[in-house]
Amino acid sequence: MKLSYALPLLSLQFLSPSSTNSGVVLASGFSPIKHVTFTQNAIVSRGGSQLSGTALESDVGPSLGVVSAENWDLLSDRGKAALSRLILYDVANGHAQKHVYGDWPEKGTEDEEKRGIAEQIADLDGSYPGGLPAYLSKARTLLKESADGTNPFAEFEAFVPEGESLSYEDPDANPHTGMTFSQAEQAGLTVIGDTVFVLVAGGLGERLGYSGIKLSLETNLVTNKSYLEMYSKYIQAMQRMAHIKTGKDHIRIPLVIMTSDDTDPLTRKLLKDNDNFGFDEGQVTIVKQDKVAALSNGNAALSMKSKWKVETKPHGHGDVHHLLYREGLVDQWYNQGKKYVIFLQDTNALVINSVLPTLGVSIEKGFHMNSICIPRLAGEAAGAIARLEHKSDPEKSLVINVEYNQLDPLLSSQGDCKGDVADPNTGYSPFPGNANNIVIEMGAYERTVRGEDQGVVIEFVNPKYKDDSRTEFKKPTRLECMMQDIPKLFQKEMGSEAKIGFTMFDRWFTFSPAKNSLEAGVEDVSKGGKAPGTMSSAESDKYVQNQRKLKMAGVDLDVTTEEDLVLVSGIPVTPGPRIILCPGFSITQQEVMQKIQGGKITKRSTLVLEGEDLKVKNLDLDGALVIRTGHDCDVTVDGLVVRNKGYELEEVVAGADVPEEVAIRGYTMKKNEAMEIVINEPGKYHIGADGEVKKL
Ligand code: UGB
Repeated sequence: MKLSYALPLLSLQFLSPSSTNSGVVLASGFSPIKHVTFTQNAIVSRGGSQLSGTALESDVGPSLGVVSAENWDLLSDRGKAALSRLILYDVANGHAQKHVYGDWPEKGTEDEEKRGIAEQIADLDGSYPGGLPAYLSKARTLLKESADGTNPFAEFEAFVPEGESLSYEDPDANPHTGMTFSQAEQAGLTVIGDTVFVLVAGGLGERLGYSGIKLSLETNLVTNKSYLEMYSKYIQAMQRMAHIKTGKDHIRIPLVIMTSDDTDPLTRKLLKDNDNFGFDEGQVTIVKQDKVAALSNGNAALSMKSKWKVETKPHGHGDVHHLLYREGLVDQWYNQGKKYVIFLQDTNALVINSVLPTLGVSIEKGFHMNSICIPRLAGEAAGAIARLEHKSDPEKSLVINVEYNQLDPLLSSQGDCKGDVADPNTGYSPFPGNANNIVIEMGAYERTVRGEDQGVVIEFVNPKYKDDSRTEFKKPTRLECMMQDIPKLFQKEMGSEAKIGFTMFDRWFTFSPAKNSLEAGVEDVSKGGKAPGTMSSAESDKYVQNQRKLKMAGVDLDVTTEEDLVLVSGIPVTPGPRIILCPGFSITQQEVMQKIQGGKITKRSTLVLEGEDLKVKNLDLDGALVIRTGHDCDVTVDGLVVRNKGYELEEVVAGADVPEEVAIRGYTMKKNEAMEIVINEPGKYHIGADGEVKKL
């Protein structure tokens, strides 16, 4: 990908409901009921309409005769308040929720359970902006539109958008930004001390077949570093560079991790067990997203897990913006003068390559939001960035992510009606793929999330219907939201001032997430799929991108091509060399080019390099070599010759009883022999052909 494009200034006026054939979305903030608070004996409506007036008593249950006074007295004040709101809403909206409160046994029977469900209703009410009635009201509208088959794209036509494009291996400047890849990185470096990172990590690894948290998985079996450690070390390498560049040792780059009930305890444990991976106390903040109520039918009836428990489900990564706002973090960062917030997903180790150049493009182009994109395979489970042009009102046109399940129906209904197919000339979908890592400018972000919607992004429903009557669901559904939908809020708060763009990188450089189980990956490969998205393909792609970086720096080695890949447990992976360049060695192209000079590495070899002042010249490697050097260690390796048995992959025998993390990868790493050099004492060192470390 070489071309650079001019991204048209977006006219961000798009706020109408949108959906796919199967899913429907609705902008937030439409609820008639808002900010209802309980004060002593009354429920007061602030900004709402339906609940104002004298009917708002805290004894709604008994006064409407739907819960006995004795049962009502069992409940806490917050339980009464939340249940009152639910009942009032329900009475006005068709009694779809009566099963929750309408047939309680007399006092003395299941009293704890009554208190329990009222508390749960209060929790659900308190965790959703506008409360549970707002949630149910939105859900009803969306479910109706979904059942009616409303096509939100009916007024729009999708076109391939224009954006910036940068290639690591292309020495030429992007004609649009006037910057080479390396220059974009250098531009990014100017703001590193003013960045903030957010990891969305509330998702379960269900598709991956892993019951632990994905952040704890090892990105590779050479260093065995987990995803969380890898992201942490990258952020700390940036911070260290900010100290060196500015002389300001007090700079701290904050990390926020969004967890969910499913991932919270294990994420906290992972951090605690590893001394916060080197972060200072207070530098990492965890915000936990709440689950939302599951719905069992088109009337948005609450789905019950049992008589006394409402079923809940994850709301999606879109929660992140409201949570950051609600916890006061956006305000805090804005007041501290932070300039960019960088959103990353949990299992894409390659993304760190593109953070700096994307920041550089954001600065150069003045983008308020910049999505990291990749060439997309047709039919791939990755969203696509599209320019949606409104058929009659150009003001409503915008560039936005169209989720993968929405793209095919949309494209099948327009143009050549071929759907989500590849361009025969490139082999890729003509639409850029959304890697879902986003760089947002802090000023615009602060302005947007403090707007009416408080960062609550547009939601959608995607019920799976039992039959064509579209009345019953196969399983309960819920409202969902996605973080990449924030442009609609930018549009609302900033109008045509908002500049939304994307930066496209080569896939090998920035995108190889671990999302799918080995079985799903093998099936995909058997159908000709080229991106199985397994733990093993993610690991392999990490080695390959480092092969390419070293090749470009002048090392004599074989870069794995598609033909060279070997099948391990059914997934094509690199035969080697396996190379890990730690963030502590390089976070920019310039560093790799300056620190590496010549040398050769055989295919069966393994190499790990870590150290901010480590230079490696004319290395001759056939085996495994690990060099780790600490801060203020100026180390030059010159002409080192390494010959040893090295490391090798051992395939897991099909059906073998192995731990989950091994099963999803399909192999283990046998570490036969390696040369390891570790230097932590500050000073100047030289390492020659025989590997002897000499302090100068
Ligand atoms: N996540 C949360 O933090 N909370 C949640 O409730 C759900 C998820 P998935 P998916 O990279 O190819 C996204 O499930 O469905 C976190 C984009 O929408 O991996 O593959 C979770 O922990 C899509 O446009 O997302 O789809 C993880 O870190 C495309 O870009 C992240 O959110 C696709 O990713 C993503 O969750 C992709």
